[in-house]
Amino acid sequence: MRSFPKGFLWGGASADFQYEGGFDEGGRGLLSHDYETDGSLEHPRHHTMQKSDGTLIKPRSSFFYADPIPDDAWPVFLEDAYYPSHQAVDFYHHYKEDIALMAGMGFNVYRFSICWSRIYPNGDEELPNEEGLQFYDDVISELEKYHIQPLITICHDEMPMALALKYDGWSSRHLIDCYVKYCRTLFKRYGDRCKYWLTFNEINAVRGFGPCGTRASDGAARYQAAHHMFVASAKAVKLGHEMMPGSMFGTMYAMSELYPATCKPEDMMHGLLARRENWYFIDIMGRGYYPSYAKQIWQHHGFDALDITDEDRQILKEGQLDYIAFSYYRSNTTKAGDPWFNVGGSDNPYLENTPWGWPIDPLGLRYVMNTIYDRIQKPIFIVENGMGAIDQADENGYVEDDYRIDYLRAHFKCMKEAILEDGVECLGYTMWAPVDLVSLSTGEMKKRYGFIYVDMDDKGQGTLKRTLRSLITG
Ligand code: BGP
Repeated sequence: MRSFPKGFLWGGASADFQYEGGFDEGGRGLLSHDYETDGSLEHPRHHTMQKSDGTLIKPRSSFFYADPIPDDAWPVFLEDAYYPSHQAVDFYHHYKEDIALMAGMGFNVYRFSICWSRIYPNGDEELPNEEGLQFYDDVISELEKYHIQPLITICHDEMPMALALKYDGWSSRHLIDCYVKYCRTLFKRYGDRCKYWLTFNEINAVRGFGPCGTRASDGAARYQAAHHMFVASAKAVKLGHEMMPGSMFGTMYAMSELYPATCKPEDMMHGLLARRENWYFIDIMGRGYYPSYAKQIWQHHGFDALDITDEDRQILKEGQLDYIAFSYYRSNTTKAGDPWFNVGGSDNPYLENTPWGWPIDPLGLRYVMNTIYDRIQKPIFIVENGMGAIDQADENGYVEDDYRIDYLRAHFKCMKEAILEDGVECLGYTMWAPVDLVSLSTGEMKKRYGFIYVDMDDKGQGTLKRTLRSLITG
């Protein structure tokens, strides 16, 4: 039987604010995510914002800035609220135990993100925080013990809150300098120990929500902020290549293939146009220039031009990605008349849903692997895939999660077909998330993904004990 290529990277993925905890330890500054409110409020993901007259309002549906934010309002930090992500599952103090568990599962790669405000607590100070740098040194040393390679996400949907407050995040070009400085510090410190890097997580999500920590309330502002991120990423890639010869850089995209709901030409045409919203991000960063259809995307969002300098265009060329990384959880369908950015999508009658309501589509993974590779002709890396569900643990903390085993096994099979039968060059696969952690979309513990169950709930009740669910074999 033919197997995965030699050197194929197998492992898991996590994000600092969902996993680490220790939000006020080790000199860490406050992060944009630390301002999320707890489940005792009307909706767990509603930001609470304070108006200038002191009244609290909860106008948004998620921590992403989906609606216009009034100038006199901004998320506040509630001292008396319990935020699941502040402690999360305390990787900060459990990293040795967790990495040993990962090694036990045969991982040879672990994707984790560095918390920007652990390194630069305010984002723009002169010197980095040594304690923060040391923490990730310790994590990498622990990985090396087990011959697990680090895959580092430099920025996973976050920024030091001070940068959000001072500069309105990625609205400002100044963020490019802050980000590049942060990158330089990481490359200097970990460059000889880490080959694979990701400049941003799910960067294409900003088209619908705006980047985290940024009040980009309309299309022009979101796409301008995204442009600043493209330039920042390209500068980081160029610098990384100079400082760390042989290093490999990707950016991560949220990929859920958008199928036309029918073969009606109008649905097909709509599918093609809507899909360009994703391609826009991958094309610019993967090919190093704005695609011919960029203007049509901008006009669709109500504006004609962005502030793009000649120098920007040059750096995009010089800082092209080495590989294309993506998350894949589900597919979506779309039909004429749907919005281009339509996360929920139309129902697909051919697919079952996860207990959380996301369509399960393993063949869709093979499909997107092929479409990305065909288009960009650079290696790909699946850096998130997994099944979120509300799991019930028995009195010993053990969870029967056959549905998750079936989900992963089916996705592995399709990934293997893409590699072995279709010839897609794929560097590896990191499952989301090997140890239970706080969900990004709900802000809670109850939506879980792990191979390892963690005894912790949304109110901070639990022992943090880790229990292996079940191993996938065969
Ligand atoms: C991706 C994010 C992750 C992660 C995952 C699962 O969008 O990169 O941070 O959380 O989705 O999503 P959720 O936690 O909302 O189930």
